[in-house]
Amino acid sequence: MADTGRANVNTLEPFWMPFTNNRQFKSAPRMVVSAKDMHYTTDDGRKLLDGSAGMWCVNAGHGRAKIVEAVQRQVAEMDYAPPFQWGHPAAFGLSARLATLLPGDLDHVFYGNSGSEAVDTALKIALAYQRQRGQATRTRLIGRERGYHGVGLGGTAVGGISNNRKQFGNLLAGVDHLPHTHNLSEMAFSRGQPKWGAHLAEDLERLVALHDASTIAAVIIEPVAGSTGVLVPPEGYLERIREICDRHGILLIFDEVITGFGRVGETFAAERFGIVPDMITMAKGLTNATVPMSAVAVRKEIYDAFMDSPAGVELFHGYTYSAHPLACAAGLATLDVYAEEGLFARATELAPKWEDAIHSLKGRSNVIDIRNFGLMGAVEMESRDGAPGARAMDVFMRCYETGLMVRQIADTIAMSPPLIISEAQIGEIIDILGAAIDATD
Ligand code: PXG
Repeated sequence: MADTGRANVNTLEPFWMPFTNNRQFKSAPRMVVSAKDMHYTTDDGRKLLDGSAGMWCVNAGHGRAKIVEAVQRQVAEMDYAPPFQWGHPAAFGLSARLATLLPGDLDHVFYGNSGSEAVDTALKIALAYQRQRGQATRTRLIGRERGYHGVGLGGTAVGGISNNRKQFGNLLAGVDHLPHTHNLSEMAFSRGQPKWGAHLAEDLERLVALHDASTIAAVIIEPVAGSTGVLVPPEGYLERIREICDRHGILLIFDEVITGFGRVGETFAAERFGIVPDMITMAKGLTNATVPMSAVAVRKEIYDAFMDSPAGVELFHGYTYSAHPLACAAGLATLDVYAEEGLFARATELAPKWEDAIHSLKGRSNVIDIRNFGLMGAVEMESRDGAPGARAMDVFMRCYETGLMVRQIADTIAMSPPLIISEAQIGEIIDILGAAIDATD
């Protein structure tokens, strides 16, 4: 009999779960066993409305027939192809499709398997590109406080979440961080982009003055920070970051692992904000999370700099599973589903309704901020004395018990529903979450 893993379902110890309180989880596991469209089903047969698109990734909803069939077809036809010195059609097909969707002259795509790999790839390309153009002193990488760029050594170092860094010591040398843009007293309950805070981009000038531009390779930021609770960029902030990078020859990387593929109404947040970064990292919604895949898109100028080098391998980087056939098939089918169903336009249409719905929770007990952008949303609660995160964890558990999946991040509940969500289901999210907040002291 095929081993489905179920025979061992009561043996929870061997699986060291990522970013999870293992001891707590294993004492009261939350198991999901199937998923379709807007819902998961738990092992006790309950339906959970997916308020978080899994982990910000299942943008077209679960179990979409076209994607499932494309992956099934591909695995039967060719399970694997080596990506170094060999090609297969879907890899080129997907790249060409992405090039048409990407902003400006970001026309070339390098593949990894996770957002973390995309980030470390982008940072390495930035370092190599600076050398390639004769600026080898530019080795410094700038991230931002409260930024999340995955868990590779590079991504952890440029990331700005102290819990993610403090277990690991020094990480990379020569990294610095911009301040984050969140300020409750200036921007609590802003709808969409806060009006206050564009001036915080000037801190990049301060870092340039401190380190000298000739030492800085790249700045990496999430256009809208996801993992630390949906921090929406103040009006004018990203524009100023772009200007300062241009002025000083610093590459700008947008980490769009969460904001890509319709989450903010366009294919990429770069388009939504009208800014062309030098590189974009993407993952998650690229394949609707069906098969792991990530990518880094680079501007023509960056790609060309490598192609102008002496004959031979142009970039000493890549993964066994770069452009994996199953992932490429999933990516192509996912892009078809997004286009055929107009899901990015749908996100734009739903965004004002989502905004009204989530902001209707203002005034509930302990709610100190509500943030939204596109189909991203966050409700922040006051922390209990001496127990940060405990209040939102209680809300999260109540949501789970009453049929809703959300993300709990410190004392924030973050949401990012699949773009196929109905207006009635938005109402359902708000009803369940509102009741969970009301029931939590
Ligand atoms: N960059 C960004 C902006 C991300 O959001 C990564 C990189 C790393 O991707 P991988 O595929 O290596 O996990 C991410 C991942 C959360 C949450 O709860 C967010 C992510 C992952 C897990 C949880 O907010 N984002």
